Amino acid sequence: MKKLTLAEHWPDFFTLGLNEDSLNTVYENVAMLEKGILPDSTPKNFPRPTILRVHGIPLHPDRTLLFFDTGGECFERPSQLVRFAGFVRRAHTAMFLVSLPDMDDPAKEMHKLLNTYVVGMGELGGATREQNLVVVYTKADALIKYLDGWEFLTDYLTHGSLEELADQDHYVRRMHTASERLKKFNLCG
Ligand SMILES: Nc1nc2c(ncn2[C@@H]2O[C@H](COP(=O)(O)OP(=O)(O)OP(=O)(O)O)[C@@H](O)[C@H]2O)c(=O)[nH]1
Ligand SMILES: [Mg+2]
Repeated sequence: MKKLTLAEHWPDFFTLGLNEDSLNTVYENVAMLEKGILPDSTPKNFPRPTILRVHGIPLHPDRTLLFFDTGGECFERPSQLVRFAGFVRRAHTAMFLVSLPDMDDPAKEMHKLLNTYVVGMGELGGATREQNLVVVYTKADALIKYLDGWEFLTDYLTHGSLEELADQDHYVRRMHTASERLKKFNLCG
């Protein structure tokens, strides 16, 4: 969101951090990422959100985004989720960031994550039925070698860029196709 070059493609685009924490996160992390340095592993705590006002994304209304980033281990047990990640209760969409190359048994581990989430949400009094679930396969560079025979996905990974965002219709259609292919994808080919 702080990639200022986005405004080359979306002329009305800008973002505003809405509190001091947000400014620190946004500017420090962007500077680090641009040098190729990743942030440290996130501690397990109930985080203060990074709050960002986003204006001028084509086809979307202006909106305020709240980012709560807590440690991944908070999603290993429902009691931890309730304690450190109660913010998920009111989310419209849950995104699971899943690193397939790091998993011994992806189907089992993904099922466990989903089951942990469902139980945690139940404890929080939330309604999973009213949420969307997006599963994101991270570390795509490490997945490339499993993608023989999945040309669309290889192409999608190697040609993804900010320029693609200039044409929102095309971008969304391509995301949709990639998403449909990913539903069928499994590591064993
Ligand atoms: N191969 C590869 N490794 C990555 C990529 N992004 C992050 N990593 C590595 O994955 C590990 C975890 O990355 P983080 O960004 O800390 O992930 P996280 O989900 O925030 O993890 P926690 O904060 O510990 O819950 C680090 O060792 C990173 O170097 C990527 O795109 N490709
Ligand atoms: Mg983290």
